Amino acid sequence: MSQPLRVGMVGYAFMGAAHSQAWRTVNHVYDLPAPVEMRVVSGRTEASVAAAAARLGWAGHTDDWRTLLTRDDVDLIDICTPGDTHAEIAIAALAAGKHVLCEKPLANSVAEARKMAAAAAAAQQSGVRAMCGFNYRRVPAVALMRQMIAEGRLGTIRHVRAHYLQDWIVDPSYPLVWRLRREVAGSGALGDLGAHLVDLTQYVTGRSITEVSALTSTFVKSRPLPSASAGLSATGSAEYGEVTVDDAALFLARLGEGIVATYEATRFATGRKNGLRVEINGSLGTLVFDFERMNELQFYSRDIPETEQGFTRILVTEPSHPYLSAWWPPGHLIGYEHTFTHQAHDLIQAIAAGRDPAPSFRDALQVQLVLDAVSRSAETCTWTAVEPVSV
Ligand code: SOE
Repeated sequence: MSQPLRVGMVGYAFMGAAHSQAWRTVNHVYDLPAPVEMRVVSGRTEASVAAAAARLGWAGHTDDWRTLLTRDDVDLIDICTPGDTHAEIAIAALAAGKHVLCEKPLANSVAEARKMAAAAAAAQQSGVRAMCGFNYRRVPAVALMRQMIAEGRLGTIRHVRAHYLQDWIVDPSYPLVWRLRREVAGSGALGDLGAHLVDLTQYVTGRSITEVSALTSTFVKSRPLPSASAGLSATGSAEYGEVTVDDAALFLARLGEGIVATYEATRFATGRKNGLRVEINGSLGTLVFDFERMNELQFYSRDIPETEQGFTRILVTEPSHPYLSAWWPPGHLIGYEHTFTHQAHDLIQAIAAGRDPAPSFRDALQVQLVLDAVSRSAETCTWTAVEPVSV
């Protein structure tokens, strides 16, 4: 076992709690090349960050993230703040020689994402690593889906059909939280949910989106200003403000090698709580992943006698499935939080092995370029090419 990996985290709300759970757990589940130590969490308000540190298991706390940069006992900075702060924190952390894990989407604009990818490329020369947190890649069923597609089990891929449906802002009196303000979040359903779809579908197919035709819509244009918020819950005041992001983003896309695709990201799908679904149709079969049944994969194969063909349900809980040998006996299901533990595991392994983790900041910049093409296409009502990645 080598030196411990000492973590400092910035932000401690929903994502901060999910990441903390992962850092707390990963040592106890996996046999790691370096044990994790949860050194310090930072937030803006002394009393709140002190309480969060105690609740989430951090040894210390600070009300100034910049102090993490100069601490010799912090090796990695985990960024769990809203998108408007990602670039500044990540670039400063990399310049200070700290590894970085940054929540998705990487940034609020292509310009910021490009600077972050450039900073990561420069830091890589001295062995410093940077990863973007697209946690749904680490669902075992999704990793299995990728493996099966890479093995050719679907033959030639023709269709990608992806949606991410939530409903937490369907009530017009739900307050104007930071996720609904462009200057903080960058975009709405597009960056928050669509970014996952773009990453996930490109990850499982191994193909990149090349052009898009999109539309976006904002159904509720003004909302009460929040008087308090925690995670996705909030209460409103009497004063109203303007919603400056999309409530829904839909697009058609072409991926490499003739694949055609449809994408839908919305926070207005009444009754859908975290409905992330990806279906891939190929010449030999189909695979379907649905997060609300995250321990399963639906598989249809034409490679068996016609009389026996039909969708089968693969229960992805075997020790031979990705990530699962360290968890429970077959049939004992895992949940949302495990994806973050798997993410921590993959990052630690990459750092210890001296290789770049995936998705790298460059990979996340490519996702940002797709989101940017979607926004431009929606504005101009035209098919729009995705700019090639250049750092
Ligand atoms: C809110 O829409 C949210 O928490 C996203 O920000 C996450 O990325 C997604 O996993 C769950 O929903």
